[in-house]
Amino acid sequence: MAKPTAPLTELAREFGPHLNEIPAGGWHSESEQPAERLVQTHCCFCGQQCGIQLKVRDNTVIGFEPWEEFPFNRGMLCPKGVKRYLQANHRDRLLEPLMRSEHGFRRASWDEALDETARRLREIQAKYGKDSVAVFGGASLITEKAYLIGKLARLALGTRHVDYNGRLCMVSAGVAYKLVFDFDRSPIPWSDIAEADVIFVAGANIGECAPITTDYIWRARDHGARLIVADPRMTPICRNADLYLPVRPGTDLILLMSMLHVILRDGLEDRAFIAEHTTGFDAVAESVRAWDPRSAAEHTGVPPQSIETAARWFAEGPNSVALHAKGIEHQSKGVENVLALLNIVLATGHIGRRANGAAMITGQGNGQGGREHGQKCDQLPGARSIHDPAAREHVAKVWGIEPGELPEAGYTAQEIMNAIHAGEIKALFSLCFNPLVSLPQAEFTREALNKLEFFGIIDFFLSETAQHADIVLPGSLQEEEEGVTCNTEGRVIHIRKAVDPPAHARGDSEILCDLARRLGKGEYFPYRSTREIFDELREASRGGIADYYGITYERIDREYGVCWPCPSEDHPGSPRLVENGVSMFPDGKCRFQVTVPRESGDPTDASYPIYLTTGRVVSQYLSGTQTRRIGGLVAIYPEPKVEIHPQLAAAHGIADGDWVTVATRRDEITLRAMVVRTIRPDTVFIPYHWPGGQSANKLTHRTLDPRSKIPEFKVSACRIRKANGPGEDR
Ligand SMILES: Nc1nc2c(c(=O)[nH]1)N[C@H]1C(S)=C(S)[C@@H](COP(=O)(O)OP(=O)(O)OC[C@H]3O[C@@H](n4cnc5c(=O)[nH]c(N)nc54)[C@H](O)[C@@H]3O)O[C@H]1N2
Ligand SMILES: Nc1nc2c(c(=O)[nH]1)N[C@H]1C(S)=C(S)[C@@H](COP(=O)(O)OP(=O)(O)OC[C@H]3O[C@@H](n4cnc5c(=O)[nH]c(N)nc54)[C@H](O)[C@@H]3O)O[C@H]1N2
Ligand code: SF4
Ligand SMILES: [Mo]
Repeated sequence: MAKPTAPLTELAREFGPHLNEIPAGGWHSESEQPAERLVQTHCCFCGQQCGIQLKVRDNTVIGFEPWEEFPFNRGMLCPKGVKRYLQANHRDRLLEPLMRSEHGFRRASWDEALDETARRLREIQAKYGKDSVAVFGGASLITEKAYLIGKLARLALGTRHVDYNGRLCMVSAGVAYKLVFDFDRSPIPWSDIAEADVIFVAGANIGECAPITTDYIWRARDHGARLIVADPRMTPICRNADLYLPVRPGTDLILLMSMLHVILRDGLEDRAFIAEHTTGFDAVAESVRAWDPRSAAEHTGVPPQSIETAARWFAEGPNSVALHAKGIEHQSKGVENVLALLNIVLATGHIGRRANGAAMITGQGNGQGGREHGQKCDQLPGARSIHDPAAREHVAKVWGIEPGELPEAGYTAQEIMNAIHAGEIKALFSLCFNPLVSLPQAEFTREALNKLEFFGIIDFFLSETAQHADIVLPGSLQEEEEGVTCNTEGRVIHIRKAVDPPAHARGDSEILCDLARRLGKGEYFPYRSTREIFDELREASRGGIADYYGITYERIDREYGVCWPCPSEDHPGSPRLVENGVSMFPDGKCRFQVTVPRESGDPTDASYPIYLTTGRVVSQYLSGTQTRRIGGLVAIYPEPKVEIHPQLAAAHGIADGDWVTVATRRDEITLRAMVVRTIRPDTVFIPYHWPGGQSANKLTHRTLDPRSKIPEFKVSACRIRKANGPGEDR
């Protein structure tokens, strides 16, 4: 039952992606038309959330200036931060609601588009039940919007199925930290990285994906700190590493368990810390006994001597910090990988004091704040569990409903897509998510989207996913509404409004409230500003784990951000958690957790003998909806290439720049080869920021980590062959 989708060529002509960002009135030099004001705010892209000053003139962002006083990045920015302002007046901006007609999209008024959205959602719920509608949110949104999405889904629609794109991102780390410390946040301020003596980076391309964190590592290097990096690819940060661990994709758990084996074998553990601050040590010690470095080397490809050295350096510190990101988290054992790393940190006592600890590097701009206040399927505001009767009672009271009216937990993001494909979920309302490019097995996602009886979406560009929608509502860029985000350190910061949305586009939060009104629940969404939403959120989070009650916009401005938990306005905030080894569990202990190695969900065999891993490049961001429209960024890395080692390339007669077809058990795509010595000879890498025939996610698989439900983006089995040119679907 495929829908009549307008021919892509026609949509592209109108909605891009175009590289021509020149605003309607043309560019003017600053001397001709100087900025009227500077707005101190933050970058809309990654979780570093760099401070930046936007230059504004005539309700348009026309440029930027560094914001040197903001302590996290001290004026520094990466290429994306420097170019982000070019989205503001981009010719592809959606300026009016669009409704599907027989011939593609037609323009519609807000009244028509919103009435029809509300009517269709109600009709489908009346026919198939409340849970036949699902809602998707996103972690690029300011926290006020993330909060509204959870409230809209549960209260205005009454569905239990609400989840968000952070399900593809931070959830493995989140589940692991909850199990060990009972909170889901990096426990250290980034200044601890700069003071450490040993830094262990596990599966993070810091140079390209957390560029400002590089500066903290350099500062540590200035006082002689050692750097250890575990990655199947030598990314830019490896150039300065003292020890590089070329781990085979998907085998980190064995590597980490073997490091703990060495630490315990050689008596390098911190007995006093273990005794005083932890539980569960003996079982973990027993579980790593089998993983001596020799057996581990066979599985991981990391030389035994390197495992020994890494373990010794990290244990001996004297001050050690472990940093990790998607390389270990995007696996069907993503949670175990993080647990195994935290087991090392606990066993060596490197946490709870300056210059020591572990940190997850947050991905999306609001990857932290966006997962604290209720757009996750099992969570209520304040990072509370939806299963907890006291939490339900608290939130129901703030919302003015009975706890029984709150739905129970629903499906996670990929499970929602699976249920759409299976015909169980019939309608989807989505913002800030581009699943057609970002979920695994893209063809499956496309089939699912085409089965929807109704699909409504809010975006500011016509994303690949939006092309499958029935109604597209033109929303707002980050700088078009005021609010907060929470950066990778747990620091809640202020996003100032710089301009109004252009033409007929509207603020996302206004659109959500308007929709709630048309669903008959307006009385619960009476806000006149995002500030009023924030004030309600403070109440709703009060007493929870992520307690924002003591945080106000004004305080953030005075203090350059406030770290949660912050239970009252005179509370200083909490930059370092697990201080003195005390977790958030009632007994204050940190919990060792046993881990068990197992096979990837898509194992290599004789037909698919090569590992495929996927990730990012510095100049593109996520599904690319935004950065594929900025000419200066596209020029840096115009199209996805297959990174391949010279040995593997030679074995297949492939030279640098040749076309190569990469095939997995799902699908195949053809891209140009980039022959590099910086990758393992049994592995190829493809960045995932592109759609259609260039989409790495055509190849990936839908295996999920059983606890976090994150897809295994980092490990697939593939084969390769030399090709003559790209396929038809480019
Ligand atoms: N330029 C840029 N920066 C970004 C983003 C972006 O799209 N572009 N996105 C932001 C977001 S949302 C996120 S989540 C972060 C992601 O930041 P990172 O996690 O640092 O980036 P990735 O490229 O996904 O993967 C990290 C590294 O994992 C390695 N890797 C692959 N397989 C394995 C494995 O099995 N084990 C180990 N140990 N390593 C492996 C890859 O080679 C890669 O170098 O970046 C954020 N910053
Ligand atoms: N193969 C592979 N796949 C991956 C990954 C990988 O490493 N490999 N990484 C995964 C990770 S870590 C992540 S985080 C996901 C990200 O995947 P997505 O979340 O799907 O990617 P985005 O590009 O952020 O899509 C967000 C959409 O929301 C829009 N948007 C952005 N900001 C706003 C806003 O403020 N308001 C509104 N209304 N819309 C907004 C953008 O225009 C875009 O269309 O991809 C995942 N997919
Ligand atoms: S490091 Fe991240 S937050 Fe900072 S400028 Fe680059 S993309 Fe923006
Ligand atoms: Mo992410």
